Amino acid sequence: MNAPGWFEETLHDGMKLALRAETVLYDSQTDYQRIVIFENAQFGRVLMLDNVVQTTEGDEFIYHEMLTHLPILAHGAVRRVLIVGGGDGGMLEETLKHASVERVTMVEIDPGVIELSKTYLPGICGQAFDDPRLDLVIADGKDFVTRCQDRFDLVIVDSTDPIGPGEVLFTQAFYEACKGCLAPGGLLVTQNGVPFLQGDELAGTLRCLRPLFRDAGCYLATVPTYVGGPMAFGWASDDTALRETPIEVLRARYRAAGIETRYYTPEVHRAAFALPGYVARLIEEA
Ligand code: AG3
Repeated sequence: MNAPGWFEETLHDGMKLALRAETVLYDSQTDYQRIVIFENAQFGRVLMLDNVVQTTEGDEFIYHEMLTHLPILAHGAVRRVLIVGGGDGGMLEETLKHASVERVTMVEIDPGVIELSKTYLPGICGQAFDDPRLDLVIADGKDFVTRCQDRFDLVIVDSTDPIGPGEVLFTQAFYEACKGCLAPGGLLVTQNGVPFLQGDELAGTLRCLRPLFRDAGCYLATVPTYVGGPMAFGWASDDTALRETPIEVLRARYRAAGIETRYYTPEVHRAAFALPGYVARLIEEA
């Protein structure tokens, strides 16, 4: 199936990404999915789930910073965060860099991803799983949000694409339940694929979010191993001012947070909401 030494991503019909493994650290099937972790010359360690690249040591900072610092600094008073998915711990690690965050609940369906990430991907999760502010729940994300009585300032959906265990995390019922978990003025951000190749993934999410929130849209960032152009992140809140948080306010909050970032800057934050015509049209027509 795979050429010797190469792992091929099976995500798009007429195009594929191939990464060469210097060393395969792990390759096995859990109850939920195939997990592969290998070392690549350009990207360092790579995590694939069901033959789709999830994250790499080399470029994880872009994705994880943009789904944590951007919403946290836009909001300005995030104390409680819910991460749905995110078993590799990269999202958790970035979130916990904010001293103002008091509690992070993370709901991951596959304990295998967490254990293997702790063992093989400390470059991504660091010591985040040992942080006393973490409340780790092994459960189906949709069941959890449906039953959850807690309220969060920020919900981050760090899912796979809508194939396999991640599929329910793209449904109307799931987004509705996420809304129910938000504190007043709360914010929901989601992983929504690369719109040039996966326009339906973004359009489908927007169709669900629009009737639920006063403000629903997306912002963008380019992540090299999510090939095909910029990736879209869903953005939904009843507070329409959050996407307009002024640059001076972002700069002040960023300085006050005292965090170091490699991709996120207040300028990139504001620019991420500028949508090329094909993406703007996609969401208008959704
Ligand atoms: N999950 C998002 C992977 C999306 C891949 N999609 C794509 N290449 N179009 C990442 C999990 C990292 N914590």
